[in-house]
Amino acid sequence: MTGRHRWPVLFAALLTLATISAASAKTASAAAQPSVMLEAVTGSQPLPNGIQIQAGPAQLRITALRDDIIRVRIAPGATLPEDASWAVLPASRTSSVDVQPAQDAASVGFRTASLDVRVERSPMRLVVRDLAGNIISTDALGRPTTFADGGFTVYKDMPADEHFFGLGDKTGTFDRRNQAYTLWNTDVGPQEAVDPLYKSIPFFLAIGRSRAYGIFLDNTWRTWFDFGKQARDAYAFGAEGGPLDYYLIYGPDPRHIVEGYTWLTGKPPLPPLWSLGFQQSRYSYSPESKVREIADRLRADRIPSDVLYLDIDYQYRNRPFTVDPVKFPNFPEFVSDLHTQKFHLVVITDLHIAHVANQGYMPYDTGHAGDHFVKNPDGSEFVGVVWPGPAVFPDFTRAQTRAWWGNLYAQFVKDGVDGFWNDMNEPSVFDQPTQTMPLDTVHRIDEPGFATRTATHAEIHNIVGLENPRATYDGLLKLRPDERPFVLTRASYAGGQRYGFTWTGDNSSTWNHLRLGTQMILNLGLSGISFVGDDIGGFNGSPPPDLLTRWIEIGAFNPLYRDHTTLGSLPQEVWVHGPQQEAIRRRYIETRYRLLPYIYTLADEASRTGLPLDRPLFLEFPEIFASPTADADSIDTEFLLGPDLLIAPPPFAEMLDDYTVFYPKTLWYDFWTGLKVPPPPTPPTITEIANAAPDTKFPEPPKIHPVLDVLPVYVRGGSILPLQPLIQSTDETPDGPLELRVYPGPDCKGSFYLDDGHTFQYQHGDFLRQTFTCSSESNAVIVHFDARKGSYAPWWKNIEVVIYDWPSAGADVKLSNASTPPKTTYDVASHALHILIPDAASDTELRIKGQ
Ligand code: MIG
Repeated sequence: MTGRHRWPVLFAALLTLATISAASAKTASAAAQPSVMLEAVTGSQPLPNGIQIQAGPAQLRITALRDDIIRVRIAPGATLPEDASWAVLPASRTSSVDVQPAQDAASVGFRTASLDVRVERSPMRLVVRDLAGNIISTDALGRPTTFADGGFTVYKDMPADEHFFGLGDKTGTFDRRNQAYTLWNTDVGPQEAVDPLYKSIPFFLAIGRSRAYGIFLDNTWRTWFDFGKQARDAYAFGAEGGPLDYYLIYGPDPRHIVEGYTWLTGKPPLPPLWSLGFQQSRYSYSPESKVREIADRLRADRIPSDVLYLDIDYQYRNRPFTVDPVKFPNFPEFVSDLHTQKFHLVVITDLHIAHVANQGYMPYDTGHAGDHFVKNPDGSEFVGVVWPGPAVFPDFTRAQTRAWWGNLYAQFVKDGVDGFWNDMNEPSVFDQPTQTMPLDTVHRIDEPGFATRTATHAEIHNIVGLENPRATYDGLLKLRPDERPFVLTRASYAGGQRYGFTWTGDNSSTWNHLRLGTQMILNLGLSGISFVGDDIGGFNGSPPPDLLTRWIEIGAFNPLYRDHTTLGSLPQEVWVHGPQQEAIRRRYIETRYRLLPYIYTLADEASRTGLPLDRPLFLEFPEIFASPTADADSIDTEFLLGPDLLIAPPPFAEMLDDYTVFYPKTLWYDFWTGLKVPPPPTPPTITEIANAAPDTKFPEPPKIHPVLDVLPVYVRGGSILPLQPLIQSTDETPDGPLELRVYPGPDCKGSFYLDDGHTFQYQHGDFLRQTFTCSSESNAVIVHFDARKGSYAPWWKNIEVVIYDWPSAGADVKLSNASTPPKTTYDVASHALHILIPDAASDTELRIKGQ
């Protein structure tokens, strides 16, 4: 117990609303400028890494950061705006490659080792080609880049076969084509077909039949993207203010674009292993006895689980960084009891600091003394009403304010709280007509790499949700240097992946929201944010039994696996609809825990490559778009977890109709039965149909009959999946062998990554990484274990290798460096040969021959 947890009772006086600053919402963009259109090149100078171009009064600078990434900066006047970014890593932003100037009568530009970049002189337009001369991207003819009213618009050609993805977790359709979006972080309720939403990630992928690229518009102001809503053959993007500064990232492989984008904006940190376990939350578990009841029940019912949440009601009068002394009378002991039960605790810490002066509320007093709050134009603190009543808002664009904020976590860290949740950081302000701060509210930028200056809310709004979790993440690192922080944020901007997790906000307990969740998670992943999830069961309302069950099934394959619901809804825990439903749900949560070695290996991959865990099919099978009839919308409910698992729920999860799974063209196995999926028949061509006799029956692809207790999941032939024995919490050490499931097929391989799951020792070599390959000969399968890397000691002594598609019990098994053949058993139902071998740390070969 500390003084922090008790407050003098003087609070009542403060419930009067604070004076609200003049809410005149005049646009804070630059003073009226004449419109400027970039119609013709009037001058140009080559640069070592690009070109500088004049177009009348306007300046254009195009530079190559890499051979496949160019940056385009355009200003309506003589000088380019400040060269600084909240999103792009300094090392990437200052990277450059030498280019070869290239010009002719019609154009000026340059070549890199992979791109030909030209600006046609008149009419002026930027055309980017590959070195074979194929157009990748071009400004739309007859629609010059335009500056007007402090903002700008850029138009690009939009061929008929182009699909658009990204922009974070927008709702609507999975493919962004024919839709228009606004990026302005907004706290908004039931989100179906609502825009803007909580996050602003001005990055998208454009994928056509034979070309693909990404564009990242690094502009923090209110921006918009129109993918053919207004024009039939052009898409457009723009902002109401701020710099015209964008990056074009060449593919053509979509994976390469996502890797390029996260090369610019950062890779996600490796999260603590426990954050990939099952998480139980609600608004709100309170008092303490309620949380203990949930914890006990999870353990009693043997629901594997790792995390419990405290939502706003654990606080004293909703004041961030307090604990209600009546509801949680002995907080440190409570936290330590949860730890004893192998739970981790995440508590909410919103950014709105209660405006209570001199009452012993440390966050306000120290924040005020340090001048850490955002201001009104007249210099007074901006006060807005949120959960605590009148509140002030930290000025997160100041490094010293972030350091102060980070330190607010000291007591919670001391108390043993494991992770933190930053909600409401759009920022949400209840008593403003716009539900956020007035645009003329004054922020200060005091930040390495930036000119020290003030900035209006119009400029800073969209990055509050970036700099708030950054402050939290960095603060935790400082307080607990050898513990990986867990931070969950609702709002975000490009680069938000650097600070951990996000979720899709307040969804509803409806079947359509379950469906939307997949699209939102996939588009977040394509937008660089790997560690994401939706509220399992839905936030608003209460799910009927089957809906909650399906959601728990699908959620088992999402990175963030958190059951959460709103104030006043019915209980939404795994057991609420009786033992039958609970048994199904438990089985999926158990599957999640069995798959953790695979999932953690993907988390490690994400932290190195930026590739998301949940992937749309085209990320692994880009040839899907090569087909002239590619229809991304028909495959927006199926997804891949990593390269190897295909999750295929019914297209509408509530429907009773049989349905056809779309299998990307390769070999697939059923994850549950282990059996090979027969290749679907080749569909007849249009000519075959046209020429066939009237009642010809063409072979039809098999259909799946949806049943509640089976979520169809498939494994790619040619993969090796690591699984572990069941545990109830990641704090338990698995007992038994590591299981390696070998699904023979083309280019057969797999890997695992392992470390202590929570410290940074892996950065000093204390990890374990191993890759495997397998190959098939007529009558044999050979599994090869490459030598391990890293010094971390595994938890297993033996490995159980499971060879699928093995015809009979007959097998001659030979393990290199072993004199006696390993023991085998055969499972007839799954056609699987199980082989128990001692741990294979070094270069080892396992040879299995049929008899
Ligand atoms: O206005 O903290 O999206 O997950 O439970 C509601 C209470 C504020 C919104 C979050 C939700 C959370 C809730 N918060």
